[in-house]
Amino acid sequence: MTTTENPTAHGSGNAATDKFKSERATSDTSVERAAAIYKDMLEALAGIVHKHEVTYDEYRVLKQWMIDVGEYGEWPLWLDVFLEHEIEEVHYNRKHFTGTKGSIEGPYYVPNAPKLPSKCTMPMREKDKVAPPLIFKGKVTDLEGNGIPGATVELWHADEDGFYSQFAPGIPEWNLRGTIEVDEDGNYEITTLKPAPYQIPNDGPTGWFIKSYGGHPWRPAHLHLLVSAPGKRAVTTQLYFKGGEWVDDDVATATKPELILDPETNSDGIAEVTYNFALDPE
Ligand code: MBD
Ligand code: FE
Repeated sequence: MTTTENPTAHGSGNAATDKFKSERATSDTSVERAAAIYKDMLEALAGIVHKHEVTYDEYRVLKQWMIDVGEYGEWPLWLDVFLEHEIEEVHYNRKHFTGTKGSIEGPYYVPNAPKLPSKCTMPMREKDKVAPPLIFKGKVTDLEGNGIPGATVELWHADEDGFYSQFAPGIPEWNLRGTIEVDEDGNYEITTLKPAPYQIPNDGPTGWFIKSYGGHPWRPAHLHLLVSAPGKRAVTTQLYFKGGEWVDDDVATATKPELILDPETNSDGIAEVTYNFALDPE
């Protein structure tokens, strides 16, 4: 398994690029459709060049920057932060889904995380426990609200330093990653950590890009999820926390009002929240 040498943009970028490349992407796009997309893409670019009278210096900076993004392995990062949300929105609208809303996958999903029982604690180190615990529970259902016993909830999120296992060095391979198998009623109860607001890696070309327009690299605290069941549309999504910093100003434009958690303190003094997932038919 690929790990990085240091928790820099270069390290995590190269890890993300290596993982992405391990399964070569394909699409059944027709020549006609490719021609239409290519034509519109070049037209949009031409429009920008003319509108802003882009200079040769700016053109050369763009060329250099694109070379840098590739060399730092940051195309998965840049594309997922700045473009994936539009793809996800089109995907949702085209298929007329009515179940739980999706959100972007982002660059740090890893399939086949170890299986965990419906009531479980996420794999974590002693040092991760400086973050406050969070009990995240609920039910996976069909659109009629019937529990789906065969469903799985894949959960992955950053540690207290904002690092994802397998994309930063020195973290156990499956730390804060798991595939939770729901019980016979579709229920799960996961003890994990409440993540903190998150800065995307910004010491490389994606960070330079953000600085160039005076932006910020922050995402609100988030949990990543992929909920699947036989015969159902799998939903890739993220959940955020009510009132959290950056919820209304996410660099990745990936929040939605339906995806906000509002945990309450339970009788043990622990933050607890219920969120149910409704899956559309395939
Ligand atoms: C992340 O953790 C993330 O969720 C996204 C979308 C981009 C970079 C890092
Ligand atoms: Fe993330």
